[in-house]
Amino acid sequence: MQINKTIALSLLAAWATQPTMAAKKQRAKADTSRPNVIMIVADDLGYGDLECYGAKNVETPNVNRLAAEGVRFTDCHAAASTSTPSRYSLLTGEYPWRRPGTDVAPGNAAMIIKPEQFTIADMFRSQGYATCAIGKWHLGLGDRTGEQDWNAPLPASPADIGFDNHYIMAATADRVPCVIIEDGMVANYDESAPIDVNYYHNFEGEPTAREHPELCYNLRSSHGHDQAIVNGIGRIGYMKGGGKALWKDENIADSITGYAVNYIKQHADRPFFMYFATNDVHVPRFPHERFRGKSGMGLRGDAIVQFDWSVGEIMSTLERLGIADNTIILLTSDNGPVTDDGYVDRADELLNGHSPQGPWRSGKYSAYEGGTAVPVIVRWKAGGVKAGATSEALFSHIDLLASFGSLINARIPKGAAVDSKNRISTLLGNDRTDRPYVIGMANNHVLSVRTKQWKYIEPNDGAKTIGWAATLNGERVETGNSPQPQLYDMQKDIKEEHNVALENAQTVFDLQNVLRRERAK
Ligand code: NG6
Ligand code: CA
Repeated sequence: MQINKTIALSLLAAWATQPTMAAKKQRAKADTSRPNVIMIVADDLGYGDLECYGAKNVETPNVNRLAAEGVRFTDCHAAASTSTPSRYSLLTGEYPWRRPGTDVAPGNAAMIIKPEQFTIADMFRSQGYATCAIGKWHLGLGDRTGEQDWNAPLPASPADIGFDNHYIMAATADRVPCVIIEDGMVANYDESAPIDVNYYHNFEGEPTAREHPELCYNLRSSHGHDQAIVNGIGRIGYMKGGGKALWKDENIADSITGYAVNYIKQHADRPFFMYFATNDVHVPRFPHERFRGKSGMGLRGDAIVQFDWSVGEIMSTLERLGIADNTIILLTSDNGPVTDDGYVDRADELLNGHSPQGPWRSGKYSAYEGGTAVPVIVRWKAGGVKAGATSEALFSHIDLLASFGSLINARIPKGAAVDSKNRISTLLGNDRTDRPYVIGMANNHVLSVRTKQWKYIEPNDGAKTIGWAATLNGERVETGNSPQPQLYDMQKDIKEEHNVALENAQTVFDLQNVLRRERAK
């Protein structure tokens, strides 16, 4: 009897996860004008951090498989070398330097993208897609900076800019509030521990990491990150309360991946757009125990393994539901890599010959290529994307909005996504057409222009390295700042070591004109 009951229960469970007949029928004649689109956006994952891009000391089997089944880009760029401006561009199709207030945001910033602005989520929604944002947000919440009441529904959220659902971190894991926001409210809210957040003043009785480093039992700060202590880790900003709603860093990947998997299951029968932005591999790197020691590079490498696991969960869910082939998976990162970004996690010491930025110079924050050169992999079987292809086409995140828009026949309102151009054919690997130029923005707003051959960095008098002790391959992060105009021949000098501006005055002039014209738009 007991056995029969067990068998019956397991049969029932198996049946419950089976696609229904109607769903099967619908999936059989997949509509390639309305594929699902999942954008997997890693955080601070470098061009060289994945095995299929030459990573050492870490295995990324799921991403390898994605690349083996799709097209892998070798010359794709984010619009900026830090998170908020890069993500702003990704979601709006507008360069961040056109809009003040798009710099790295505190956790209590108001919504940076205003409800009236058109976003990639609005675009998908206009074509009947279900839309969701999961994971790292870092684009502000609520309508007024510093005045959010985290104990009540927020008056402005991703719901106002096209996302039907969201399950997000307000900013980054190193910034308060350390809670997940689900559909405009703190998830798992704990009434016994009201939340308060302040980026200027501490709350009475709350210990800080600056005064009590001994309370940072999970990770010590190497720079900054010395204000609120949550889960034994110092953060940027002060916070009190939260109780059981406070996240545990080691569970963030599980909870956002779990949300994504459920979302896919619930939306298997209609087209959906999912913005899946991982916390990995941003600081504080504190992956779940089961990933510890799984790379040869300590916590940063283990966070890459955890990222790969999230990708695998999403892929296998799609496969189980029979919707993998008509789902476009685009995998990328928001900006270049960094090793020491303010916590003592030995990321730099444990590289052992691994190059997070691949062949490029410098990384996150920089005007050099390492700041914005990011991995991009696109898989879409039903749409004919060739398995195992490589594309050297010069490409930019800025074009994703218009490219996907053209694919799903969306109309983009006049004046919206002004910088985004339709390059869907290149994105699907059908041609290798280079973007005429790609514009990148460094940490201090210095702009650079890349063409397939040249890289121009405009002159500026900013610091040569990033002020805090961030390092990369034993060096401090180089910003690429110079009072002289810089021009590099990328065909001969991929490492940007020989400034050839003086010998190529006409090219410098032409690229300066590109920036002049773009700024005047
Ligand atoms: C810096 C932080 C860094 C990281 C970065 C934003 C310090 C010393 N450094 O100010 O840790 O949070 O901001 O990173 O606090 S980003 O990927 O979200 O842009
Ligand atoms: Ca980032």
